[in-house]
Amino acid sequence: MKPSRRQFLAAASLAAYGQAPQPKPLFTELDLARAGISWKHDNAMSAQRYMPEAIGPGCAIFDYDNDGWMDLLFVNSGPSVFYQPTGAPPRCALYKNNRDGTFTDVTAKAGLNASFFGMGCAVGDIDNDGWPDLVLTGFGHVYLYQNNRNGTFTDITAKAGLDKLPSNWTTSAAFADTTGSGRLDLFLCAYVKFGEKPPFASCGDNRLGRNFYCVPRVFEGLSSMLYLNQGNGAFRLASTGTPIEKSLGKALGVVATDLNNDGRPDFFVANDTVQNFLFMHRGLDAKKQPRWEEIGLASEVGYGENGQARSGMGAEGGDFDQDGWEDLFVTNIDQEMYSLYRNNRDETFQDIAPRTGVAQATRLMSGWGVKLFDYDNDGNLDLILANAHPDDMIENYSDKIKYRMPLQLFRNEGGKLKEVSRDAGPAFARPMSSRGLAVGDLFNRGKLDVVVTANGGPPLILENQATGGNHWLGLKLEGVNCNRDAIGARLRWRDKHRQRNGGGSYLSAHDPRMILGLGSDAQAVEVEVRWPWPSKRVEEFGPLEAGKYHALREGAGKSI
Ligand SMILES: [Ca+2]
Ligand SMILES: [Ca+2]
Ligand SMILES: [Ca+2]
Ligand SMILES: [Ca+2]
Repeated sequence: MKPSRRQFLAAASLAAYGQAPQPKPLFTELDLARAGISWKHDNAMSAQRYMPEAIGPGCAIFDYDNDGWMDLLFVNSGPSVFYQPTGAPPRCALYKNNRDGTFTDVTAKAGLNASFFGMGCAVGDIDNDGWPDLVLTGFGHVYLYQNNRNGTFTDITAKAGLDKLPSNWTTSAAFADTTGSGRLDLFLCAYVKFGEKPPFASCGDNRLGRNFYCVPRVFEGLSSMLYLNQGNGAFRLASTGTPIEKSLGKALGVVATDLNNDGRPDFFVANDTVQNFLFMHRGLDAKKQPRWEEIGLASEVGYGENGQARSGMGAEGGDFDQDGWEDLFVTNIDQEMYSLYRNNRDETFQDIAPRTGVAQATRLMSGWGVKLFDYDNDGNLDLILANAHPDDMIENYSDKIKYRMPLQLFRNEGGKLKEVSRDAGPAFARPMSSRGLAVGDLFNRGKLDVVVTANGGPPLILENQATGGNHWLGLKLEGVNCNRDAIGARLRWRDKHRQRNGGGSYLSAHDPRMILGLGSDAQAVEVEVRWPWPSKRVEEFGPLEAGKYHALREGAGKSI
């Protein structure tokens, strides 16, 4: 067949440049200097290589001032029993979105003056006033900041009872209502027993005769913690004596999600070098306290295929195959492959990472931040991974494993996860010491952008440029009887399902709004919302016009 003129020109240009024309990248990198973001993570790396230095940081995408535009929070290290900075200590940073692609550092003005060895964060409206409150986790302390509704926060840590934790190194955190009170409770992952005073454990010598970051096996594990929200800004430790306390882990990731569709939140916890935990909510006891059963082993999410514990870091929940049952994802260390646990709908799971292609693609990767999100708005949940090795000296002992690793992006194509990192843009080819990852619509375009934090470096902000003409619907849920953030809500539209989970990823918090991908169908959509307990409401909203955000208030829809 004679080539058409277009084919001929394409072939000629290929011959001329020696490569196919590059498609437009799916994500472009925001120029941080131009955007006004100068914050960098300081990992406080010492010659002793104290382990907390290697673990952070996380970030949050949330609208602290309720102007409808997502702002950014970055967590930093800081003074600690093992680190006394000589100059100005590292600090966290809050950046207000100026709605024009730039951001303004408002940290001091907002009163976020925590000075400690921070790790991660969680965002939740603890007092149901419509203004997001903030938790910072880290080594030695957590901080709870109540939103004053005027662009500032008040540190209520001591008043809330969070100033004396039984486990002193917290990492990821998640909010969910575990008692049906309509208030958000707080789950705090605890990592390892590093010690509270010198001398601190330090692992040496490696082949270079230098100290290196200890593997977590060196340390004893800790109990994660559940704090119940008592109202009036007070929290009460409620995990003592429960399976949450009895399950000694090395927890780095947590997601609060309902895995057996009984309307109550379960907690899935990714542990480093010990088995993962799955705490199933078994209802309330006579004192209205939640009862828990840990079923990690029986449910087959605890260990890898050959029975070994893996190095779980990030944890994620999402209905990967759209059957109405939440599935789970865990990022692990190199040689272990990551896990995609498909929900068998009977409190057991099957690791389908090999079948979907994601296992092979992550064999040499070590992962932290993770999100199942629909980057191209076709209605199917895709996957993004923030990768890096924890040991900064790994390249001295390994030919294959790098300290800095590139991000990976996978497109969900009918049960297969096709890696599309090569089309995703130059940022996906650049190795980074990535840790936290959050997604959100930073510029209110109906596209999910991505923020990645790096250990000892600047963050990366990726603007979503995926086109394809797919339509979307944006939702802001507002609970009235249930928690105002509506964490735990279930959505149905067309033939799709989505649950609003608490936590997820690694040390980070996502945009609280929901973006539903509508594919090529631009028609207005009816959305069913099953509000979380104590609400019994199932409501239908709409038809809702595509291409914009809608506020859905509990009780304002059509009850069904
Ligand atoms: Ca804002
Ligand atoms: Ca609030
Ligand atoms: Ca599923
Ligand atoms: Ca998709």
